[in-house]
Parts: sequence; structure tokens; C-alpha cells
Amino acid sequence: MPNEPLLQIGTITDRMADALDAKFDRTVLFDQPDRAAFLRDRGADFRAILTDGHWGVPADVAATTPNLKVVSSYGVGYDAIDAPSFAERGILIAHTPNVLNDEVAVTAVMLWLAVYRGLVPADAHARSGAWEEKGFPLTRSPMDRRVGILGMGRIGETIAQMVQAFRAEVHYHSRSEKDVPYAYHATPEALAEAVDVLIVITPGGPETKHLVDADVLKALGKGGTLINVSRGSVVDEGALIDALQDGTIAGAGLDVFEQEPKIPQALKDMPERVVLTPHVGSATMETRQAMGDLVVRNLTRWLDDGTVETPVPECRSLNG
Ligand code: 8YV
Repeated sequence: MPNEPLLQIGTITDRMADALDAKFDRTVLFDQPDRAAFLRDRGADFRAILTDGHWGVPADVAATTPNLKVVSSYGVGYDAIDAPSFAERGILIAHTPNVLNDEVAVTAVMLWLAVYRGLVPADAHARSGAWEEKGFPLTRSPMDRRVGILGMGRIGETIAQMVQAFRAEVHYHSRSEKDVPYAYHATPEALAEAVDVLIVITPGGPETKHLVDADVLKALGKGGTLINVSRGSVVDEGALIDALQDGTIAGAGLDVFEQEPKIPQALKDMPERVVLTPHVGSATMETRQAMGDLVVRNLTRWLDDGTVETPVPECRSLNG
């Protein structure tokens, strides 16, 4: 029997490719010189798609794959996939929850510490020899701060646990109050008002677009720091730039941006107060291996029995 055709969108690791190629006949969308012609001619062959959180399933692919049954995404966030309409078509979507909780939490804490302790300018100071002329200015201690978590899901909870090491007082906002020992606030603005550091880790998508706007930044206030490790769309980037430039807030640590991989020059121009990373929240060898293995397990299990290990909530009723 020929292997099951698999359409790959985005890049994967060699380990994933080796595991998949034993069972699937993998075709890489971005290798096709004429994407429209390829999708027209071959789209109907694919029952399975492998993608990631950045690319999701683009509209032209969704429209040309009438026999699609499963999408396995290499990431936890699936805002680039129209999950409700896929669920309606009976298509299972799988993602990679939990295995990246620690790593994304580490990234959030790393950005917070880097902003507070001036890691990037301190490195520049040491490296340039400026230290021979003058000492480095004093910075802010991260200890005993009020830390706000916007989005108390699995990663939010992991961040809350991790910041205990810094004796943080944890506050949060999410759509509903959770059974957690932290102070709940009914709105993002009330949360921002109550904290020194606001860490954004809510899912992306239309429901959370610009949840952090000018009003939330104003509430965060002059000494406030914004950390975003979720999706660029959750923060109004224009309002954030204004707030940083006019001193409405003190600093920011950003791993995600509205137009990735493009980063506004204004953000790059504030290295003393803004730390930037290129969407590397989960990007360690260990965590990407765990995520990749889960992507492969979801696809091979679907091949075996038509179910996946980690469906997104919208598709749970389709999973066997
Ligand atoms: C990936 C992510 O960078 O899991 C997510 O939602 O944002 C990241 O782990 C993303 O899936 C793109 O590969």
C-alpha cells in the first residue's frame, strides 16, 4: 500500500521528517514553484496536513483540500487555523499543549529579568569597554514585585509558579475566575492597575485582539513593564510604542509582534528599555523535540485509529 499523502506547511526538524517519512508521503508546500497550480492539481489528494502556529492553514489551502481529515500543528497556539469552521467540516485539529509550558514560562521570566536588570545595555557596556570610563547605572530589583498574568491557562499557571522564586505577589485576569490562589481582576485594566509587571500569555485570535490597548498601558503606569510571550495581536503595538516613547510605561520585553517577522524600528530604537526576541518562547532543542514528537504521534495515531492524542477543544467531539 502506498504511504498516506501528507502536506507540510512550514519547516520541521530532521527528527520529525525521519519519523514521518516512514509512514507518510510528505510534500512540502513551500517547495512548489507554482503554489496555485499545485493546490489545484494535488489538493484533493491530502487527508492530512502538518503545519505550525505561524502559518496555520491558509485560506487557499483550506479551499483546495476537500478531503482533509486531520491537521497536526507544531505549536500550542492555533489562532492561524479557523478551528470552528474546520470542526464543522469534521476535520480534527491537533496541537502541542503542555510540553512547552516550562519553556515559554522561562522566556517570560527571562525577558522580565532582562528588562529589570538592564541585561542588554549592561552587556553592551561591558563589551564596548565603556566600563573602563564609567560604571553601569543602577537597575531595578525583580524581587518582591506584584506580577500580573493576563491569561491563566496552563502556561500562565507555570509562570505563576516560577515567579514564586522571586517572591512575587501574583495577580491575574482571564475570561473566568480560576481555582488558583492568586488575586483575580475582572478586567485587563484592573489587573494592569494592580501590578508592576504585566505578563501577556492569553491565546491570540479575534477575541483577544488588542486586549492590551492604550488604556491598559496607562493603567500599568509609569513604573510598569509589559512582557508579551503570547501573540503580537494581543497588544496594540502602536499604542505600546507611544506608551514607551512618552514614558506612560517604563519598559517592555517582547517575544511576539503584530507583523512577524517584522519588528517596528521604534521598538528597536529603545534598547535601554525594550528587550526583543524573535518568537523563541518554545525554541530550545529539548522542548522542540518534545513538541515535534507529539506532532508525529498525533499524525501516526490518526493513521492508526482516526483519533489524535491532543485535539484542540473545538474538535474534541470529533476525536473518536
Ligand atoms: C511556535 C508558538 O513558534 O506554540 C506556539 O503557539 O508560538 C511556538 O511554539 C509556533 O508554533 C511557530 O512554529
